[in-house]
Amino acid sequence: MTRCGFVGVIGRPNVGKSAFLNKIVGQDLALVSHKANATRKKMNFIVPYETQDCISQIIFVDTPGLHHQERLLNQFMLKEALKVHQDSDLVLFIASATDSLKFYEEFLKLNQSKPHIILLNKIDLLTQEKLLQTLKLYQAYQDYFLAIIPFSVKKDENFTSLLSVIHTHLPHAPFLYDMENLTDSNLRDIFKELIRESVFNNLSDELPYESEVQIEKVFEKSDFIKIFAKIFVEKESQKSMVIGKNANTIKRIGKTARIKIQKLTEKKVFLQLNVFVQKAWSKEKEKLKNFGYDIDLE
Ligand SMILES: Nc1nc2c(ncn2[C@@H]2O[C@H](COP(=O)(O)OP(=O)(O)O)[C@@H](O)[C@H]2O)c(=O)[nH]1
Ligand SMILES: [Mg+2]
Repeated sequence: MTRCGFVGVIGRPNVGKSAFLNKIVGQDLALVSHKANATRKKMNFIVPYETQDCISQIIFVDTPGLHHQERLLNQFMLKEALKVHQDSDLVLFIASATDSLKFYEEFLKLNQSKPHIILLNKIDLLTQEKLLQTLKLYQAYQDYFLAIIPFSVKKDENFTSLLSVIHTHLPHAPFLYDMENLTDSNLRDIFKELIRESVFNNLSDELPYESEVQIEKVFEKSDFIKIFAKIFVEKESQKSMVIGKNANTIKRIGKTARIKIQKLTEKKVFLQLNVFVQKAWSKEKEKLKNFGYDIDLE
């Protein structure tokens, strides 16, 4: 007997959605940043779970955070998350244990009858007493959720209680993906995310939000990979900031990304980054579409 279904991972920016998914597959595939709104598109993470008489293929879908901002790119991101919420068999709502309950109340307004589980993340930041108080507050809504699971991506290694609840709520269905795979994203997309992660974590202020990465060429041999990628920014002044004095900043961005890609592929990585200006790319429909963010797509 098999079960298979999509679990939309939904929540505010920065609650640890991508970090949780990397942890559950044991590989850094998704972009994690202390800066909000780093994830821009959905991404599937495939996780098996087995009981005595049934195997599940759980397809977790990482999403951009629920947020409201003017920029067209942000509107694409919100639409992407809401679409996943709507299309999933089950939703995993991730909240930070330090967050106000009002974010969960807002989430409920999307669709109260959508079956969902709450993962209360970052409990490492709370005392036991504060955690119990917080759980009590959520209990007022116990008729709406299937389960609430306190968790810390930083400290916890055991996913069994979460996976077993998800398993029992997935439809009986054949597997959609090869069980060997951790994701259906291709390597190019993952390289792009890891370079974007380095851009997010090595640059400050608005710059990461006005930057985008495109993988131009990838040559893969048995023991090394050559990756040629372009970083796009919106203004000339940003281009010189990305490059930095004596090209120090771009070297740091390249090094951080290269180390991550090397760890993932277990190959020697040669990474060439070039910086280009594409005016207002995050604010204009056609330019966004060229970067793969099509706001008109249903
Ligand atoms: N203290 C603590 N930090 C966490 C935990 N989980 C994630 N983080 C941090 O929260 C930040 C946001 O994580 P990310 O996965 O990018 O959030 P997302 O926007 O929801 O995908 C990163 O700096 C993570 O390292 C946790 O359990 N405890
Ligand atoms: Mg994310």
